[in-house]
Amino acid sequence: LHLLEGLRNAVDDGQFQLVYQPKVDLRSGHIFGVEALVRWAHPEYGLLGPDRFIPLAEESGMIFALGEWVLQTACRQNQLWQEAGLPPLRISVNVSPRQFEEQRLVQRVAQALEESGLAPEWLELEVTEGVIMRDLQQAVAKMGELRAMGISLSIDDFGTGYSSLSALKSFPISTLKIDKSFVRDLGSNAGDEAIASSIIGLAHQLRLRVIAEGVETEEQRAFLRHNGCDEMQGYLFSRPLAPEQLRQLLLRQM
Ligand code: G
Ligand code: G
Ligand code: MN
Ligand code: NA
Repeated sequence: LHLLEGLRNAVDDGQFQLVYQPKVDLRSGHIFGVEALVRWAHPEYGLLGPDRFIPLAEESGMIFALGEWVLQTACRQNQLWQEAGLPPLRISVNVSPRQFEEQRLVQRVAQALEESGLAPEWLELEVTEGVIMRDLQQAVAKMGELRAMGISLSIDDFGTGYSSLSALKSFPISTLKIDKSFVRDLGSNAGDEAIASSIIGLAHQLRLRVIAEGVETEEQRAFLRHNGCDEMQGYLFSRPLAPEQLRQLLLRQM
């Protein structure tokens, strides 16, 4: 209850921050994108992760104001990096179920792009399977509108939801993200290895790219590379970083 009260003013009070986790090409190690991840610098409880407040924000409807702030901040930050002469990156923003279903989502995305000056090709939205399967027809239509604007879409936490494989082929998406629960035991768990390699094969059959999240060890990376995974994200390469830290990392890559 305490958290919920604070949530109402937190956007206006500037208590939210974004950190950015690099996404890298699995073969070259080249950074091609970042995922924006929200944190709440709570005046009493310190830095809170999204698991502590996104569910509350969803229930209370605060997710709309928060989600809009995330979109605007991520687009603006990406445009700033580009204007500073850094190599262009694609920025990925997580969209939760209520946000995705909101009528105004497409309009909010268009506005964030326009206000920031960011070209749409540098923005991606990550949605989960659950979001899409709630109302398949409508979700596919909305994804089509977003794609038509020139942004990319990916399916987050893939394999943990229940999108049917036949539905998957009608989604105008570019990437599947293998959930970190399947990545954790690569190298020791034959079941997870079968799942990960099947997702990679499925993605490629559907002409999608595939990224593994939560990659923490060389062993996991070796497995993914050997099985043809395209991209990775995880502590092995980098934790989520503050904007200035990311800038430094990008400068070293130039
Ligand atoms: O940041 P962390 O690694 O703790 O993220 C935990 C979860 O919170 C992830 O599932 C991620 O998708 C979600 N999340 C992180 N940032 C955002 C955000 O800006 N909006 C929404 N809706 N979810 C987010
Ligand atoms: O949106 P999504 O559910 O994919 O959010 C990614 C989450 O995974 C964030 O909470 C992020 O902080 C976390 N994360 C990123 N890299 C790693 C990693 O290497 N290991 C683990 N355990 N979590 C990670
Ligand atoms: Mn995500
Ligand atoms: Na995920």
